[in-house]
Amino acid sequence: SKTPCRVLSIQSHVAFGYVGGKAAVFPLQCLGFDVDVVNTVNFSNHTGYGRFGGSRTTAEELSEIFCALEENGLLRPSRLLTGYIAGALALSTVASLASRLRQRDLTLIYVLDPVLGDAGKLYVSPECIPIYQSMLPLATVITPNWFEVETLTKIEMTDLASLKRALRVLHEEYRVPNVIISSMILKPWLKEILPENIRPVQSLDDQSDHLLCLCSASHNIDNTSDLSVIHAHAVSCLPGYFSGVGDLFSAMVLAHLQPTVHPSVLQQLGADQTPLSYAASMAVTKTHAVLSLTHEYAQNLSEDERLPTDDEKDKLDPERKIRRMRGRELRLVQGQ
Ligand code: PXL
Repeated sequence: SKTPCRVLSIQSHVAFGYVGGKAAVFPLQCLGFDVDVVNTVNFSNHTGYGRFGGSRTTAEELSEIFCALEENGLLRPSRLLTGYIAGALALSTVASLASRLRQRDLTLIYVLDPVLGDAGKLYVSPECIPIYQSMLPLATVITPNWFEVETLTKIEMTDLASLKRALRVLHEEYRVPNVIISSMILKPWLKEILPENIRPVQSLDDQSDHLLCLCSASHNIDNTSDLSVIHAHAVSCLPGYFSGVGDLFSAMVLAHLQPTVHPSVLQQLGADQTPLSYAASMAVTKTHAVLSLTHEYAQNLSEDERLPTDDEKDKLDPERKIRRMRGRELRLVQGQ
């Protein structure tokens, strides 16, 4: 039988720094989970440094690991977490495993982060898109960013109606029960949903300085044309780019998703809260806390290491970018 509080985490490994499994596993262990770790890449550092060494795990290698785990009776997680998977063949192998685990256990909590890209840029091969689409019905929760929602649904989100259309496609066409859009710039049209639903972490004076996290559960869809409830959380933006934030966020969603959160806990959060909005709220708060700590640390570095982003200067001097990246690794150990 399956082991309670046992997570199978399938994502990247880096020797230095905190992305992928390095951003997810330690926080999960701190929260009491046993974590079985399958590495989809074995790199020196994250690819944002520009220069990196190492290899991707091939589909055959992944298959061998999954098969041996199975033969040894070691494939009994209660929760599954998948993140960055480098190639289409490797992704297909993970899709088969997820399908097998889901068939075997309908109560499996599967948090799927469909890592495709960010801010208009795809950073996996386009063949991954249909594979992720085929995996969506297996998930308990998906944690795409805004760009990934648009890529998966082929719907550009330009107003509230198109946002709701995209959520509806995910819920109804792809049968995803729970969607958490991990980060979305607070555009003026999104303000429409704020008055009754938002629980701002900080004040919302300047909307351009905030990111929204939106969650939507399909059981909240009524039969009319509207989605009944979208929960929103807002956090203030911190300057610059931090890697691994999404990986930590998805791990925290996985850790805090409790199908039976005590009603009194939900009541403390607000009248219409659900187990999904509770998990998102915990994940937003904890991720933001680690990010704040990291930002504070980066501020105190020598001038050399807190250089502002400047693509032109980086091109001339790759070492400049590497110094900047090094100072922006998540402060996970210090923030535990
Ligand atoms: O999700 C962040 C991430 C994960 N894995 C690898 C990465 C990055 C970000 O750059 O390079 C290998």
